[in-house]
Amino acid sequence: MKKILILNGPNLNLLGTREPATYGSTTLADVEAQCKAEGERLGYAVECFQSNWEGALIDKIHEYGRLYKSGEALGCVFNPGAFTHTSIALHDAIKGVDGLPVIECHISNVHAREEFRHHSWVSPAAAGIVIGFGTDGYLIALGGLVRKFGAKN
Ligand code: CA2
Repeated sequence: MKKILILNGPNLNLLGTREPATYGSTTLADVEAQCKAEGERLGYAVECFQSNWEGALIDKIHEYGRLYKSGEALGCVFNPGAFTHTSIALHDAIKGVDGLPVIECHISNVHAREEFRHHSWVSPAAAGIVIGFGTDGYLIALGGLVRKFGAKN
């Protein structure tokens, strides 16, 4: 079974515990369980990884770049958190793994928020973007990844 990575960046481990008006009350563990169930339904093994460290996220993207090359992974759904707006290193990591489809996902509509959230360094390297659907966005992104890049397409 091919793998799909659900990758979450800084502070997303707090999901469901604070700021429910912006990010909802679903926890990261809930989101990960939903993604695993949906992945299984679609015929994929979902791995979930969250880190508050930029380098750990980069290492995970590199690992999936290798798995993609060997045909063991389909792609990745990635919420880079605030690194979205700061990290050229994450942009370079996605570009650097050459081919791994990465769907950028944001829980909130970043364009309806502060100006500093309007720019993403990740978007130019992403294969698709899902923004503003709450935590359902992860499932929408997962479905979109499979529809666009899965075996039957
Ligand atoms: O809307 C999104 O998914 C964001 O990627 C979330 C980031 C934010 O910096 C981006 O601009 C948009 C923040 C993640 C912090 O997550 C928390 C969740 C609950 C409580 C506190 C923080």
